[in-house]
Parts: sequence; C-alpha cells; structure tokens
Amino acid sequence: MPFEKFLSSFDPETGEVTGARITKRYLSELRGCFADSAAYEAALALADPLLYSVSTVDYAAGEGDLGYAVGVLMPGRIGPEYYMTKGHLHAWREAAEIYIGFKGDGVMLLQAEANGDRQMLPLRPYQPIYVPGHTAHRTINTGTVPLIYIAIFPARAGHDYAAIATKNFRQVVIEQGGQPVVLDRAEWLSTRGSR
Ligand code: PAN
Ligand code: ZN
Repeated sequence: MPFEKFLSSFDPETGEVTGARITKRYLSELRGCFADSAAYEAALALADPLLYSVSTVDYAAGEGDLGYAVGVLMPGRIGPEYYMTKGHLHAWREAAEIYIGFKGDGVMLLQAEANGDRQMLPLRPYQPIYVPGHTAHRTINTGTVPLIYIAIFPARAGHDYAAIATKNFRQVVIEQGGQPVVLDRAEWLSTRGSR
C-alpha cells in the first residue's frame, strides 16, 4: 500500500482532521490586528478566548510538495470588528494558495504587497478563492457559527506575519446594521475618533 499515507480525512462539520498538527490562536496573540485597540484591550482584560484553530497536514517539505490546513474560526467581534486570523504573506513570496469554505459565513481580505491593491471576497462552499503569490491574506468570520475552511498551499510557503503586521491590512470588516461592510481602516478610525 505505497500511497496509503496520502489519504487523510477531516470532518467538515467540526474541522477535525485525523492526525493533524494543531495550532491554536487566542485573542492575546492578535494584538495589533483589530483596528479599535481600546476595544481590544478592554476585551482582553475580561477574557482570552480561543479565536481559531488550524489543523495542518503536511506530507513532505520538498519543492513541488503540497500541504493543507483546515481552519475553524470562531464567531465573535471586538467592538464592531469581526473575529479574524492574524493574516500573513508567505515567507516564500511566490507561493499561491487555494481557500474553500465548508461551513459558516466568512470573507477573505486580499492585499497585494507591491501596490496595495485590495479586495474582500466571500469565503463560501463551491467558491474557491485563489490567493496569488505576493498577496497578504486574512480570513474573517462574519457569521454566527464557527467558520470552517480548507487552505491548500505549497509545502514551502511558510508564514511571514511581520511584514503585514507592520503595514497592516488597509481594510477592516465591521458589522453595521447586522451586515458586514468593508471600510478603509484609516478612514474608519478617523470617523470614530471624531465622535
Ligand atoms: C492558512 C492560515 C490559517 C490561519 O493555513 O495559516 O488560515 O491564518 P494565520 O496563519 O494568518 O493565522 C494559510 O493561509 N496558510 O498559508
Ligand atoms: Zn497562507
């Protein structure tokens, strides 16, 4: 059975992946991600909830190899801003990635490193999102149940969190009147500041 090890399985209802490496991210690890830093510190003073877990399956780490991860991102908000992943560029910038939603309502923010081109796209079943290389990406749960998705990437992709953490994503996704809206981060912050 030479290829048996290449069969894996996950539960799209819970995001559980048999035999996977699990990374858990708590609110305290997302300092600087949420635009409203006062709301962030106030929430963290009360509790440090689990925001998401990522189960990664890698087979080999050579050039040409692939891996995948199943993410479970909890519903919730900091102020009006929905729970999100840290977001990153790939350490190997050329590496692209494909995301597919399984369950829940979410979006992704994509932002090109070179010129700041940016867009919010829905993360849904049957609508794979291709994240090209050199593109920062962040996942956001805009719904009321855990958002479950798969990401398939070159094994060599790696994560560079620092580059986008410094510049930050230029867009924020916030709840307004029960609906998610995407706004320019700087403009939104200046509107709130002038209240
Ligand atoms: C995904 C992400 C996962 C968690 O596997 O790593 O959604 O997001 P952060 O890594 O930004 O915390 C992926 O994009 N891998 O390349
Ligand atoms: Zn990625």
